[in-house]
Amino acid sequence: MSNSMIKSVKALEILDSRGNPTVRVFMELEDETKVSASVPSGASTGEYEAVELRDGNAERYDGKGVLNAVANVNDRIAPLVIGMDAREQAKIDHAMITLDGTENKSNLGANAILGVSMAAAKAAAASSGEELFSYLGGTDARRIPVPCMNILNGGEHADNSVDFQEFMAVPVGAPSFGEGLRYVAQTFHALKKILASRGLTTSVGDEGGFAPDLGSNEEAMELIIEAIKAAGFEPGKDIMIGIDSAATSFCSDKQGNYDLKWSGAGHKSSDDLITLAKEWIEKYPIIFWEDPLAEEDWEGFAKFTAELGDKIEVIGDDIFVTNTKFISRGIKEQTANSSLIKLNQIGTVTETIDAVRMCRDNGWRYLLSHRSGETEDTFLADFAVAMDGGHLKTGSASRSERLAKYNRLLEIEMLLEDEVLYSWK
Ligand code: 2PG
Ligand code: MG
Repeated sequence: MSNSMIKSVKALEILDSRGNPTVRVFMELEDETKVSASVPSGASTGEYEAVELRDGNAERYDGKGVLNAVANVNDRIAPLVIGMDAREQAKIDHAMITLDGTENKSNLGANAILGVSMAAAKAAAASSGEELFSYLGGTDARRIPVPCMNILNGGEHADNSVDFQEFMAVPVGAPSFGEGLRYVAQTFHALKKILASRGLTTSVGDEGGFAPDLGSNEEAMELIIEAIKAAGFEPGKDIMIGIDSAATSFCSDKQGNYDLKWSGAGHKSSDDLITLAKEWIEKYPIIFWEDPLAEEDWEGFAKFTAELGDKIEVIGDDIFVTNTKFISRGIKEQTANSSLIKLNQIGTVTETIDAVRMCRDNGWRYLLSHRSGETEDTFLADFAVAMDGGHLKTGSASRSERLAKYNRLLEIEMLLEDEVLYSWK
């Protein structure tokens, strides 16, 4: 009998960073290793994401309870995986996929399945006495990703007048992860002072970035440039800017029409948004642009990439949903040149690694990402180092569920000592 054989699996309904229910899975192995893993939850979700099973009982948490997903772990998945070796990640994940039997994990729930999948990885690592990042990534896992810190929030993640969801400070010029984190955290603090001095609100959005009401989306760019300088850094050299428009959230139809509803700027076509991006890329040090167009706008996306893909990283999130079916179409049609990677969009560790592999094999980049609803679980930090993508986004320098990941990366940096790497590419 292997020591890393799964002995028990049990799930619990907990609350995420927005106070909404999510799943935590506890796993114990025969060798008495005990771990838990908690599942994140998005707000600006792609239509084809794996299904997050919610109870729909309006009397509990506005229908958002996850007691059915918890029961699926306890009653259906546990009997399946108990007795399996936690080290056999792919076998465990594929067994759960088969048991679920649907294309989008709507039977057991991707939240139930992912909780067990992450717990298996953590348990196997702990059982072998390895750090999670080196268990998952091997001896090659030495590079700490550049922290793309979301310092200004809009769209679905805030109640303000900014349409684009995330404006990120990206410390490409820093000599190390720790220094990079300092660069962008200081920029966050500088931005707070600038906002306060103008009488703008310094309250934060779901991912911890500031969420002021601004006169236009472009004002966000100006403020960030100012903050980078005020913090003592050079825009374009020390710190670049990354944007996630999350354009699906302001797409008004499936024909490439958009409504910049939060700012009141009104109707825009795909071409208008491409023109705006071109102007911004001329004017500002932008390094990547995620979801500049909506998940249904494959044509607009490809046009955006044809025009701007040689200048910046063009990342698809809602359009690819970490699913090799959509990423392979994107590669064929040159829809983008990078994919966002979120574990819970696809629902197992194994399939997430498959998505990363597909990007890598085809010369694409991939950006590891948190969700807007998070927990104190730091799985993502280790996973990002293991996947060696060179960058990750996990929110701002406020809200502990975000800092937990950055702090874990600081720990990994310490653990790797002189062998640690830090580079955008
Ligand atoms: C995104 C994510 C994370 P959400 O759009 O990239 O920042 O947001 O989790 O709400 O989908
Ligand atoms: Mg996104």
